[in-house]
Amino acid sequence: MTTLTPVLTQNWDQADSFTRAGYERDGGYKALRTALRMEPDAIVQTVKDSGLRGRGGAGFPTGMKWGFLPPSSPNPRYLVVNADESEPGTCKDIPLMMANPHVLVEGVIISSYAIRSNTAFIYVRGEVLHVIRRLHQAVAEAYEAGYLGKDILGSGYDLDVVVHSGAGAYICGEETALLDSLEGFRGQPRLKPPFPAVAGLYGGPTVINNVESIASVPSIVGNGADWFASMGTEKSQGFGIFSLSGHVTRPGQYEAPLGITLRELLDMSGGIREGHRLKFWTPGGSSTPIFTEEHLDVPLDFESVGAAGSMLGTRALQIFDETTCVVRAVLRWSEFYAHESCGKCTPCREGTYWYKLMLKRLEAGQGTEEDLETLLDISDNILGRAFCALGDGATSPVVSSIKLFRAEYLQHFEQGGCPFDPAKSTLWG
Ligand code: L3W
Repeated sequence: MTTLTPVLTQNWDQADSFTRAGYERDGGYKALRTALRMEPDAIVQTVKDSGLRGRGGAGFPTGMKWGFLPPSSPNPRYLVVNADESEPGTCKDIPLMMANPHVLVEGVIISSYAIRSNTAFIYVRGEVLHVIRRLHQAVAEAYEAGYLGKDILGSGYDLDVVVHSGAGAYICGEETALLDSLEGFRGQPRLKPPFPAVAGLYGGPTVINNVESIASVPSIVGNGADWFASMGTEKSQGFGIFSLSGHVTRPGQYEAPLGITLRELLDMSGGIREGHRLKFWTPGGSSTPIFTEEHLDVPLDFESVGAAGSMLGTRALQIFDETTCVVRAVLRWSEFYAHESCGKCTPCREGTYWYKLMLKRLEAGQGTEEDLETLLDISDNILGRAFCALGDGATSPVVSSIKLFRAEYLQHFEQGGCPFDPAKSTLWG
């Protein structure tokens, strides 16, 4: 039986968890002192050895990404934290930054030192003013304590951190669109390669990592790579925050080793709401193909979820019971993608627009069976042909729901309307 491993979430129940004093009482900023006594390359090696993989969705090895920075360059190098959390269902970075902003700040300092950067940015989603204020406060407290600024703790190392607010566009969570936005341009993805590690912010070598990835660094440096690697599975090491939402008795953040199953997480969270049963769920946000009851025992690690036909993504487990119309849920997500498509490439801009129109018609019972083939055809024209991952992500709920719930789509036009009673579902009226 897997148990929870509260590390990033360990102090969330304390009233002053977000203050420097509260964080330091639990051993905060000790790892920074350890790190500053290490050679930067030794920290990169520790992160590589820990097996930490990006927690923002793609699961790319963090230490390897740091290792891609060229040894020298005419431009300054930067660390950028992607705090633009906006994927439907994804809700881990925002509570983490609210409850424990200093673990992120400490992670930023250690990571910047490791990659020899003297300027770091935290790019935060624009709508979350409360998070932006909290981060400003945490950064100011870190400056006051001598953890930021010139000659940090007498080490000779200098670092400035800028908290930058985005303007509320999902596309700005795509790393190169984020860089454009940070530079003051409209956020649209750039062609890769070059990857940001080679030519990123203002053309300088840039490491971009998710909030949770950077927040994991202090515990890795403090406890050692082996400690982290001893948790999780062989290829998906360590722990992560699993966000349970929707029709579950106790929704929230559950920090556990990678490889835990939804069945185990449901046991910990009181199960599906009383009197109901699981119908479908997303393993990692709306951009990952949906799962059903059949997948309750799939270990939630990168490899197993991939082998079962989806992606671990951001571990945003959105749970839907039998009162939910799958067509309606997919329509909701598709409306989101159509609204958030940046418009740069035709497959995504046009494809998500047609998704929205066709799903609206299907949900209202006015479609035909042929429309399902058209939806799959549109999906073929987006997948692998869009400029960035937004387009690919938009196809996931459409394709997987038609595969798993074709009969429910058919029921809509056979009955000339939605067979579900929206009043019986708590998700929408
Ligand atoms: C240097 C190479 N760097 C890859 C770096 C690359 C990036 C990282 C991963 O999409 C996914 C997406 C969402 N030299 C490199 C290299 N890199 N090869 O590695 O890159 P990539 O392209 O695999 O993924 P990505 O573009 O970062 C992220 C999925 O995550 N997702 C996430 C949603 C959540 C949000 C949110 O709320 N903020 O976006 C959910 O499933 O669909 O597939 O750093 O530069 N040779």
